[in-house]
Amino acid sequence: MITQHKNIFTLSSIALLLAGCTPSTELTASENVSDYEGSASITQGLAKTVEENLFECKNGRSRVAGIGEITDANGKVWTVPAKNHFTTAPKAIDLYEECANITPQGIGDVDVSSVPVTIIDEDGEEITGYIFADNYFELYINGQLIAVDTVPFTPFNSSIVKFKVNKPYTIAVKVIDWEENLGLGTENNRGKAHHPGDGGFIASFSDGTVTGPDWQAQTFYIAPIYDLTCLSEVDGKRLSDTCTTEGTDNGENAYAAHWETPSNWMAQDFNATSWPLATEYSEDEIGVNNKKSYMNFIEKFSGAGASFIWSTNVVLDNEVLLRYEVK
Ligand SMILES: [Ca+2]
Ligand SMILES: [Ca+2]
Ligand SMILES: [Ca+2]
Repeated sequence: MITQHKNIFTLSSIALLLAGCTPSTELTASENVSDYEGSASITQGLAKTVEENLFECKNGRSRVAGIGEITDANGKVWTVPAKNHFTTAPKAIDLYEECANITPQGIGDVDVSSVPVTIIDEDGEEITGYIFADNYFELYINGQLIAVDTVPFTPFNSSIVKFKVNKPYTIAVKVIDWEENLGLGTENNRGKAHHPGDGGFIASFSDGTVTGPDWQAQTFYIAPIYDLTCLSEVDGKRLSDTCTTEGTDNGENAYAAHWETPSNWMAQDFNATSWPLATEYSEDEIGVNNKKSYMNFIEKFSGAGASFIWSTNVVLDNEVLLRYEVK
């Protein structure tokens, strides 16, 4: 059956070549990868699971949040969905977290005064931050890791942080749109075995700083990709706008594009001038209307003037680094 199929393809290719056309379909995997000329490293297929699950929900249900490793054609090993500090870093305080039975109706029910303050500058301004990420964040201020999300995948939660710092200061955030099928960028959802999940990040800070289109956002992991010709790079943007975001039941051979994150990307003096500006997304696009972890504190999110941001593709970009300089 396969041989017959290949013969048909070859014959139709020859026919197309004779007709002066180039066959546009049915490229095999190897032909596709060798044709790719972008700056990413490409992997294909499912990663090897190296951590089964980072998080057990004590009260309710959560998606399995695993960690995987996958090797590219040059032998380089990539961690998916992304390297992170979930097991070692200080955790953010939960605003809302169902697994821990923390379910206040609003900010008035939260003991904000008990949230610990991370000192960056002894004589700095004390700043409170309110954060919602789909699915996971790690927050740095002036290169110092302040706190990480308590729930890597689901259920959706929200967080509060406090730190003391002098202006100007730099906010740097790693955000991860987690995945069930490690290396493939997909989850079982909406009736498909391989549904590409989406991301989204919103935050406001008590000094008036809010997420918006003046932040910078760069992606370092794009998946799933079923046709590498849909990837392009323009002015520092790693674009996937012509790649499909449809779900499928046959996503096992999907490609993924990886870029190495700079070791000092979170530092205050890191040169991020090549990074694109963030793309804004509406609450409807992110789909937060049914999420109490967001809606119960909406006055601290869109109500405070913040908007959802991500890199250019909120569905396919799964590891995104954000930066913002508070003047
Ligand atoms: Ca989370
Ligand atoms: Ca995704
Ligand atoms: Ca997600």
